[in-house]
Amino acid sequence: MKVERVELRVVELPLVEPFETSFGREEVRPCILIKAQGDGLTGWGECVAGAGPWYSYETIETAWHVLKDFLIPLALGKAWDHPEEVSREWERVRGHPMAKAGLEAALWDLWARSRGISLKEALGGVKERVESGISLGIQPSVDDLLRKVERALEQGYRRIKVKIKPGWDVEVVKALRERFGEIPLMVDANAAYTLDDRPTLQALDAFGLMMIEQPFRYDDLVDHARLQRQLRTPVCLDESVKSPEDARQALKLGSCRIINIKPGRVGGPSAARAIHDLCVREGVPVWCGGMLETGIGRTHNVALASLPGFTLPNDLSASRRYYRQDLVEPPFELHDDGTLSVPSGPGLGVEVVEERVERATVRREVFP
Ligand code: NPQ
Ligand code: MG
Repeated sequence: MKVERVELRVVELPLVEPFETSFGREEVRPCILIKAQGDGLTGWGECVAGAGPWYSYETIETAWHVLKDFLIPLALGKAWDHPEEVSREWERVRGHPMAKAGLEAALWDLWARSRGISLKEALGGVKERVESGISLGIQPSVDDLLRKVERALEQGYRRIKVKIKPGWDVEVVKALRERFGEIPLMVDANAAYTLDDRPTLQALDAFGLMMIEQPFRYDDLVDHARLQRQLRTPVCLDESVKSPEDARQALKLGSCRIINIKPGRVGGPSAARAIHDLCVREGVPVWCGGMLETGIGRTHNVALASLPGFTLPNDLSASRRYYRQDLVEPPFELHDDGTLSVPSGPGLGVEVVEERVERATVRREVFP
């Protein structure tokens, strides 16, 4: 295979409703789409960096810069037999896993198409359907949240995740337990707490949550290990795991008992699969997180979540949970049993609707 042409775009899609976390509120989701072409084939990837450095230090601007000036030049015109041969060249580029992940995803799509297999097969997936959970942002009131949870349960979502922050935590979880009983429930703090907040986290420990996601700093492993020793509830790491090496250290230190794997955060499908394999060996359950991806990133995530170690419900919701009109056809729909189908056609296995991509584009550049 050889990549002869790469097209970068920034697209902006309006969210059906604002999404609020402990780090901010999003109404429009901009992202970078990567289209890689070679051998008469096209592969698509999505970079999950946001407009500002809130979830991670990476932004649309830093990812564009690193893609344009370092990653794309290393990928163009080289002969390769597997995407990992190309991404190994990028190890010299320190950090910037989101930029790397978007381009690597496009190469995996291209490679799978060249072999006439699906991304699921390319990655070693085994599931035809993946379990779907929903992630609910911070709401104006507890009543609003109760209504949202009720609707999500009616729709069939297999697990409810609610965002928490200081002042929106114990009372919220208490209200959910009182109203809905023993539903599969978890919380995600997006790094909003410190060791001083242990009384709050101890209080949450009483509610039988499936896990508490990323309570402490975005790069912490040490305080999380201390917390995990004091809680019955599993700690799940998200932001703190940006590479397979972070995952190895987290497990070694006992910083968590569950890992949320997002290919877009950890450097791409290869790194995501390496973390999955490590966790399977260590008996640590994993699930696939989400970054409000369009259908392109969502399809890559769904393929990854078909690997056998993804035993917990994923943050992979139906397309219309986030976007009125997705960029792919068919859009992802929730089955009655709370799952999404894993596409089985070559590559992504869904059609990227280029005219919708074009309409959403606010910036575009072609290489070389
Ligand atoms: C999480 N996602 O698990 C993330 C947080 C998140 C579905 O809960 C722009 C950039 C918007 C990054 C929204 C979910 C974002 C973002 C949410 C990250 O922590
Ligand atoms: Mg998270």
